[in-house]
Amino acid sequence: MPSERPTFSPYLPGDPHDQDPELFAILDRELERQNTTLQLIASENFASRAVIAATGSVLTNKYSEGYPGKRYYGGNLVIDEVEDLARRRVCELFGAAHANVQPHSGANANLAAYLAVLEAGDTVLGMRLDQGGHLTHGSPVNISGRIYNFVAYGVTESDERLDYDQLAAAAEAHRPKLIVAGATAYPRVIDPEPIRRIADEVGALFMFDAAHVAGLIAGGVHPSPVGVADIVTFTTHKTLRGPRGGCILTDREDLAKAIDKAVFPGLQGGPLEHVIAAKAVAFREAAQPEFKDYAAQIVRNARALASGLADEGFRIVSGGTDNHLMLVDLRPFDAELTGKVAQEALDRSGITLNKNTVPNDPRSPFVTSGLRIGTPAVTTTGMREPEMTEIAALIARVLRRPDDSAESAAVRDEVAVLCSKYTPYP
Ligand code: DSN
Repeated sequence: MPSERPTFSPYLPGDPHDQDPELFAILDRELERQNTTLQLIASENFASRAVIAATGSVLTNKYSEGYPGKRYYGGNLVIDEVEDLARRRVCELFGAAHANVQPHSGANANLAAYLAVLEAGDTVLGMRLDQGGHLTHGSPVNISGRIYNFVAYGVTESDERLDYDQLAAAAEAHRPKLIVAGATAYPRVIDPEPIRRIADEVGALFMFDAAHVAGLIAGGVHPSPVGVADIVTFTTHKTLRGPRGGCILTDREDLAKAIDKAVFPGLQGGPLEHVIAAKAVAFREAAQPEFKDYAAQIVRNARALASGLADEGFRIVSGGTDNHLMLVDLRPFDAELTGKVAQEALDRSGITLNKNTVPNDPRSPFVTSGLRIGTPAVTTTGMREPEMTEIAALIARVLRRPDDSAESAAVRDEVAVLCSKYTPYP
């Protein structure tokens, strides 16, 4: 018996390829790329079919400026249910009192948090961008660095780990209004407790940008900043494995109102309710017991991959990893090999990752001496430690002869065989 409910697009008769063959042929090629090559970008993942279905739903048609119960346009009763469900689920998942699920991205979540608590010119202390911090943590080319007076802390020279003493000294010296923790390229646990103490000592607010590690926090393998930091921002598409988007949590009633006002009308117009629906799906998925296993396996895989790469002669920044990513210093492997050349050679070999500066990198961010490699996506496909060792060997093979197109083609074939056993969207 055919199901009464169609399985793909309920709203277009037939195959969407018939409606727009040109576009859907391009999408097919991207699906093929994701299915047949290795995705090792630390901030990427494979969302579930339910997440993708919600993102592709009729909710994309609706305008709903405002918040549940207080919208500017009519017709939002159903939308209110969706957004309330997403808010309730994320508050339960992280044990938070208040959530704003409307930020279109992590960058917007961060900017809304700043808008809620800062005035132009205020001093903010954040992590150095060349040591792991994010563009929105005060880069001079980002609006954050143009509007606010960002000052920075970094990692220690000795063990390349977050330097809490340096952070405390910078807080004492600059008396920031806000301290921002969190990173995009830092392989160790960030403990929110000492940062809370430092913030209290200098009378600063404390925001934790958990974009990269939100899934590890939800899965119970990293300490939660919720209830410790005043504001927690994160993205929903990285380790959390939902749709692309952002979210803000706070336990402080006084900040909740300011945050909501900052997101809308302060920074954004109509929320993307189809994405908010998909966020609700992802929050439910992350609350399942198997998500804890997934989060723990991400870290085990990252450790196995880092150890495999160290065995191949690469230097792993800080000597290893506690999370979903590692930074690889290419110089001990090949002093002439840049991150840029390595990324391009690996791309030709079916291995997708990104070049990244390493602490105190003499090369520019466009060239770099390092790579950032992450395991959230390959872990979603079911790969485990043995596959990580295999991937380390494939990376080393390519990088020993980055200009050898025959070697790249051979590795690409081996990658395709590996991916055929762990296909994200068969
Ligand atoms: N682009 C993201 C990352 O790769 O970490 C951060 O916004």
